[in-house]
Amino acid sequence: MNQPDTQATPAPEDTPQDGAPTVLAPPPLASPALSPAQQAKHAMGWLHTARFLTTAAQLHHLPAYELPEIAFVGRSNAGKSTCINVLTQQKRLAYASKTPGRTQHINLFALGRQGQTDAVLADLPGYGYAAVPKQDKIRWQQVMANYLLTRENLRAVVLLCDPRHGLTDLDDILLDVIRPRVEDGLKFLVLLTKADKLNRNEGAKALSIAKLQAGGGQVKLFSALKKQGVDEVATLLYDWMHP
Ligand SMILES: Nc1nc2c(ncn2[C@@H]2O[C@H](COP(=O)(O)OP(=O)(O)O)[C@@H](O)[C@H]2O)c(=O)[nH]1
Ligand SMILES: [Mg+2]
Repeated sequence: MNQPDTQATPAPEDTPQDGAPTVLAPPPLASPALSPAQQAKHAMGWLHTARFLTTAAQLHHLPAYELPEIAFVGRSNAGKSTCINVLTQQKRLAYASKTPGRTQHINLFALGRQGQTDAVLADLPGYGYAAVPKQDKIRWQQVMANYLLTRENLRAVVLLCDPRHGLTDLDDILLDVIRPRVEDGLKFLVLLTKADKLNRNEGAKALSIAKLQAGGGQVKLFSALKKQGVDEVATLLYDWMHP
């Protein structure tokens, strides 16, 4: 980390004076690894750069990118929009809707400093909302499955799940769809949202059940309300997008 100028006390070996022979300094220590807190801060700064890129109602309308992409998926009302807003520290980036099932578009957001976009965040429509007509549901399940199967730059999937309901049949289908790609290196994380609604025991139990269902994938408890898991998830996503 950079020291503020006023406090900088340069090490002698950095400031050979008046042609004095350069002091033979011991080899510099490998720059100390960032602490977890510093890593999280860096990752949160990166996520905060998120800005709207484009939206598409159909898969073939999505622009192709070389940039690595992270997809956020989950049932309607699982807490996906809230999670994206907390991670990006932007109140309305992904609109947290009180009427779930409304946003039937794939929304893409750019990550990285302006002019230096280095990853894309994809917000996929929530599935399973009862009030959506059956035909629409089926169409969206197909769009989602096709996206997960064919999106070439897809590097990571975050599946959000309300642990009070657990992973449902639709989540299981999604897990089946991406399993071959996970075996090929696709990163995968299950986030158990709204963890503030669970006590310690319930949280631990939800974790172990979801771990079984996720078949070895990573599972974390997350609460937008209590900011639980935010730093860890941010760091994980950063690392995944910057291997
Ligand atoms: N208690 C609690 N409620 C949450 C949390 N995250 C989301 N919610 C609530 O869950 C509901 C659905 O959230 P939303 O982000 O719109 O879900 P989405 O349909 O998956 O995008 C909203 O009423 C949110 O306020 C959380 O961490 N804790
Ligand atoms: Mg939403």
